[in-house]
Amino acid sequence: MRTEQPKVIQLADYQEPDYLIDETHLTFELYEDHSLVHAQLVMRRNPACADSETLPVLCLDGQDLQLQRICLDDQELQAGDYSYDGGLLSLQPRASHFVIDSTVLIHPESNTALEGLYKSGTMFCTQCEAEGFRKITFYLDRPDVMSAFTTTLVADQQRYPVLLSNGNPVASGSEEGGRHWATWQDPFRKPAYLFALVAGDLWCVEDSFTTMSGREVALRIYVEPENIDKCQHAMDSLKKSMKWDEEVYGREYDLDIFMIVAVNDFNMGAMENKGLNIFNSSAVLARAETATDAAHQRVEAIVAHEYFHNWSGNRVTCRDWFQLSLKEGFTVFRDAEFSADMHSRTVKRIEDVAYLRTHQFAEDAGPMAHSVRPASYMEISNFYTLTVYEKGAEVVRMIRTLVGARGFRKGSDLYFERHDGQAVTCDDFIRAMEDANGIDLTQFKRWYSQAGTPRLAVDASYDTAANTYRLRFRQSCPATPGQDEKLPFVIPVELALLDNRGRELPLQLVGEDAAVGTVRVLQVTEAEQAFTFVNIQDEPLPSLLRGFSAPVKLAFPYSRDQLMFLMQHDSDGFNRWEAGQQLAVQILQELVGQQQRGQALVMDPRLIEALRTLLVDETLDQAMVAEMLSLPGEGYLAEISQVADVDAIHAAREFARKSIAEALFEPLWQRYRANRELSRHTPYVAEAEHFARRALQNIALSYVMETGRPEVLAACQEQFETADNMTERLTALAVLVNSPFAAEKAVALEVFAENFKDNPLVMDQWFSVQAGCPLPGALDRVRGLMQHPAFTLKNPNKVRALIGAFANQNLVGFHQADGSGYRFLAEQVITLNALNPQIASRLLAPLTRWRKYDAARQALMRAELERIQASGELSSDVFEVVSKSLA
Ligand code: B3K
Ligand code: ZN
Repeated sequence: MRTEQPKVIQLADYQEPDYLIDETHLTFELYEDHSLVHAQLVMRRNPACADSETLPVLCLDGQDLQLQRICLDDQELQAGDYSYDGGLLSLQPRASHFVIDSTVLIHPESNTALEGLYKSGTMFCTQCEAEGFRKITFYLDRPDVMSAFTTTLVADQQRYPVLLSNGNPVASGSEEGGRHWATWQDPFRKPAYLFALVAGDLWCVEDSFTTMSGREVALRIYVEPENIDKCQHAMDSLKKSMKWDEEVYGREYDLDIFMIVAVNDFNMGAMENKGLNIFNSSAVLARAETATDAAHQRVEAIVAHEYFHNWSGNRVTCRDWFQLSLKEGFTVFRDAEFSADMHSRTVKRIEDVAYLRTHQFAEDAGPMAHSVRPASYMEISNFYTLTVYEKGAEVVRMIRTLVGARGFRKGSDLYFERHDGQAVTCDDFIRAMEDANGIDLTQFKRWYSQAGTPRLAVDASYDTAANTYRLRFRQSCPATPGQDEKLPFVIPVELALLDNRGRELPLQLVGEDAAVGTVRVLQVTEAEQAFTFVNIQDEPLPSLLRGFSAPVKLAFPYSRDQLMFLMQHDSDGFNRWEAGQQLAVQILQELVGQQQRGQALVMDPRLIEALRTLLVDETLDQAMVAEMLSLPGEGYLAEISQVADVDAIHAAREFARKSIAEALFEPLWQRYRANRELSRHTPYVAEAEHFARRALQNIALSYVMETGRPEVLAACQEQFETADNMTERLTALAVLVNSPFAAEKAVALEVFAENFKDNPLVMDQWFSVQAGCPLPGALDRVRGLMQHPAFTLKNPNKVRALIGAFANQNLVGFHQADGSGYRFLAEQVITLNALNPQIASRLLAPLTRWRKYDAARQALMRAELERIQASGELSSDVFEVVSKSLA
């Protein structure tokens, strides 16, 4: 816990380490009430900074460690030979090469922050990224210090039959007193943040993969015995990922064994420790009966993401934490492309863009806004953000758009080859792309340094006499904390021009000899810039920013009829969806206005008619139809409002849903029944076509339930009771919970909890469904659920499922005008600040957006931020977010 204000760390202050650690030998003695860590560090002065005669003081990171003994070259140091302030241990080396031996005592059994070495249930596990290793032993805990690790674990054989660490197992044996040991050696040098160990009573599923050069790799997924039947999907996903990385990036796995361990208590999704990935069990376990389609896709994507880190992150790592997006943005881009290749490319893009625009755009517009490569931080854990991950991935995607798929592969090959075994920067990544393609990305790099979401306003003029079509682009970017003025970005705009039947026109810009193709990527590099197309016989309709080719807010003055046209005819699937979203946004915003003025709500019928056309066309991809039927979420509507009126947004959206349900009841009901019938007779398969069928079935069900018809209620109950998979069962439950059928919902909730009380991941879903229900009384229900035996604040999944879902997904519940939702969240943050600072800090996000709301709510939200600030000793995590939000 902090007693004074945390230091601000600046990218500009980066200095190379004075010392290096060539070898790291660790021995862990694990006990129930403490653990001992012996570390032998073979060190030397860093030749790159050995310019002065005198040896600099060695400062080792070490957080709250009980030092038992420390030796320098076999000489035990006495109290006066070193100093330790609880964060740094300093001592004076006598020679340029030396060995430090230390023994520290730590308490994994009472580590509730889930960082460093801790216990999840009965097993020991670790989470070291970013700065958790310093909670394990004294070390140079920074990613540019890479070392060869040998790790020995010693523990009770009965309780902990499985002992794992990074690399290959090299020796094992038994000791007296029922204890045993195992030694692991990792042949690849790595930074401490990639260190991991696990000790527990685990079972594993085993498989193998033959790499492209013919090496056999053992694959193991370790879980608690009761979960052994839920690993197959993750194993299949792993093998697909390994193959894909060979085919698409030419990257082969490098150790003889690859392990995944599932743990229940984990702050995030998973962690890419070398050869020993540790996963939140929610990101590993999946089978039809207990995990939804979305959960299956999430497992596949996270398994792939962590696996891909073996190259983008581990073999080539980050020089410092400001470069986090070097590995995260790139790896998110890689996993998104993997998922696109495994399933529907367009649907994957739609999901990712909807997520980015709702959540990352909001972050970019709030007090924590930062660039993809931040310039400073107080607590690095606060920078594992949507900006670093998702916007970072968009930046990598733009590079690929600019250089093309082949140019991108040349660039990635050069990057991996040039920097294998190194800790590098985003500039190194860009330089590899530049060198491989002979281009200059200097201006492009502003995407790494400037925060905020650019706005791109476009207008068009058609010259009938000259047959030219001129598109004018104007870009601007709002001020963000610490950045008032922004310079123009390089914005790749992929576009086509459509004739009145939706056909793409040949594209020829002024000055070009002939038309080349029908789809172009224009590079907008100036604040204002125009492009003129020639030989355009009739005024076209532009299809702009196809596939969302840049993370910007595009504004083009489309009429509703033009949007309807694009919805049916745009040859780009993403833009068909986008046109539908824009049409829905216009119509919903109109309804919000009516609601605010106290008028009767009247909905423009054009959206309904467009949706009818899609619904009755059985040739269309069902997943696309399901996406098109999904109205923009309340969170997105709030994000794009000047002042977010959550009550009016909710009322408008509900009205639109009911209007659609009534007007399109017949086709919705018909498609629901047809697909439900198929589901009843088809075994569950986790593949795109099946996801699509269930997606349409389930969204249709949620609409038709809006009509309150008895035959629909009966169908929903039937689906709830007899579905053989969680996708159908959970949707039926959610639809019931959100319906006015109180008695039926109570029964369903009880039955569900009784059936799944022993499965914590399913109970998370049960909590979330209730926390997200916007019907009156939400906060009381959430408070009540916190008393449920399955709930605990100590488990991050539970906190996210109940409190996180309430504050992030239940906008009307959370933003109650009396401020009760805010007060509740602040209470939880204050409690969690002491237990688990990372989770506390993340939970705070909704309060940081206080500027989005009306004056009364702003005051209430600020008051809660102030209450947190005044609540006592704050972790650096919570301190940073609260102080920046109030600044
Ligand atoms: N690299 C980890 C993130 C760890 C964050 C710790 N605060 C997961 C991932 O992005 O793959
Ligand atoms: Zn990652």
